[in-house]
Amino acid sequence: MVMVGKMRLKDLLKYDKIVIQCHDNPDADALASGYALKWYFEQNKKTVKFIYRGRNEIRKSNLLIMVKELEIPINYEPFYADEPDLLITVDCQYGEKNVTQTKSKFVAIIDHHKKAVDSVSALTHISSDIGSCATVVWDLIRNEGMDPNDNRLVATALYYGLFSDTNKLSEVSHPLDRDMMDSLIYNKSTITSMVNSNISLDELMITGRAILNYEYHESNKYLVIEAEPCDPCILGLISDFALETENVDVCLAFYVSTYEVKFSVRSCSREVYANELAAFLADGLGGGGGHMLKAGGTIRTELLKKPAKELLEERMVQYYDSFLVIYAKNTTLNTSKMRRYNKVQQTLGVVKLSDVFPAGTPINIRTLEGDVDTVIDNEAYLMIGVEGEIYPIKEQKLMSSYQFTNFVYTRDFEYEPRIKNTVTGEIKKVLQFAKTVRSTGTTVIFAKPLEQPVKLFTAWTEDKYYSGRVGDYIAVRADDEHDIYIINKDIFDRTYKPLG
Ligand SMILES: [Mn+2]
Repeated sequence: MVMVGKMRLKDLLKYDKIVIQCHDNPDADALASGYALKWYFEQNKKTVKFIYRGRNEIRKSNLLIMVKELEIPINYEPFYADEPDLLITVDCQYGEKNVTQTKSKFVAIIDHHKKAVDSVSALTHISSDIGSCATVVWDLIRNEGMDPNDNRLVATALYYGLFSDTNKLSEVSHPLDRDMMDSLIYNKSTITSMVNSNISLDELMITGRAILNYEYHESNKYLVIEAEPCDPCILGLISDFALETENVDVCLAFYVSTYEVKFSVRSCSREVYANELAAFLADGLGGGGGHMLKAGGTIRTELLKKPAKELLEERMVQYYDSFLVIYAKNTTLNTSKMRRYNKVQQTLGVVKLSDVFPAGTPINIRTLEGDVDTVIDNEAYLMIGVEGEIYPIKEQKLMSSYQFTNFVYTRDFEYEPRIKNTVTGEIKKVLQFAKTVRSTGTTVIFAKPLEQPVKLFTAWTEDKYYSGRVGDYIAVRADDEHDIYIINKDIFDRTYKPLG
C-alpha cells in the first residue's frame, strides 16, 4: 500500500477547537468518514464541528436520505470564517482544488486518494490503495480500541461509504476493505433505500447518451464509452451493461471533470485482468485497481499533457500491443539462449494450518493478494515467501525442499494475513503460528530476463495468468519443459545464483 504519514487519532485529542471538513460536493464516502470521525471525538468527550463548503449544497437524493436517516450532523458553510485550532480534511487533501480553504492553525489530512499536496506533517494519513476513506477512518478508530459498531448509524454510514466508492463493492480489492465489510453491523433497509435512489432522471439520460456514443475496437473486442461528468456509479452501470454485448470482452467507461478523470473497467476476457488494465491506464497519473473482472480508477486532470480521451485511447492500444501471451502447456522455450541457475539457500516462514484451527475446519485465508477458502487437513501448510507473499503447500513438497530451523520467525507485513474459521467467525492472525524453514533447494532452472511484458498461463492455471514486466525473469525447470513461470526481478536476484 502506498502510505504517506501514519497518524494516531488520539494524538488529535489535544486540540481544543476542531473542525472536520469534507470535500466540496460531498459524496457518501466523505460524509461517512467525517461522521465516524466526529463520533470518535464525541466518544472522547470532545465537541467538534463537521462541515462542507463550496458552491453547491447536497442535492442528490441518496445523500439526502443518508444525511437524514443516519442523522449525520453536517453543516453547509459556504462562508465559514472561524479559525479553528485544528482542521481535519477527510476524503480529500487540504490545498486541493476540490476543497474550499478554511483557515486553521493546524491541518490534518485523512484520505485514500493519491497524494496530491506537497506538505506532509505528522498529521497526514493517506493510504492510497484503500477503497474508501471510510475504511481508513474505521481502521484508525479500531486502532484506538474502539468499534464503530457501537453506533449502528455510524456503522451504516461507513458501509455505504465503501459501497458507493467501490461501485457497490464490486471494485473492492484491499483486504482491509474486506475486513470492514465483514465486520460492520449496518441497517440493511437504509442501504436499500439509498441504493434505490441513486440515479436521477438526468443521470438516466446521461447513461443513455453515453451508450449511444460508444466506440468499438473490433480487433481486440473492447468498447470505450465517454459519459458526461456524473456520479461515478453511473460508469459502473454503463460498463456492466455494455459488457453483456456480444463480441465485447472489455469495456472502459469514463468521464472527464474539472478535477479528475474517473473510469470503470470491466473484463470478461481471460487475457485481460480489469485491475491490471485499470492500474495501467492510470499509471503515474492517479490510481486504479479492483479485481480481475471489475475495476476502476482516477486520473488527476492537472497531470495530463493531452486530452484525457486521447490518453486513454492511446493507453488502451499500448496495453494490448505490449503483452505477449504464453500458454505454458503448449510452449517450449529455447533454452540455448538462457542461463542455468539454482536456488540459493533461503529462509522462509511456514504455518501448519492445523495448528491454527483443527483439521476439518472450513477457513478463509485473507492476504494482501486476496481471499482463499479451503478446508484444513493435516498435510496443509502456508508458506510465507521472501517478499511476504503467501501460498499453500502440501507437507510432502515442504519436507522435500525445506528444513525446519529453530529460529523464531518475524517479519513486518503491510497487511498481516489472517485466517477465519468460517463456522464460528473466529479470526486469528498467522504470524504467531509461523515457524522458520530453510530451503535445501537443488532444483536447476533455465532463466532469462524478459524483454517484453508477458502474460503467462502456467500448465496448471488455464484461467489465470501471471504478469511479467520487462526485467522480470521467465524460467523453466530443467527437468520439465512445460513448467514455465515468471519470477519477479527482485525475488530472482535474491533467490537464484547462476551455475557455471
Ligand atoms: Mn472516497
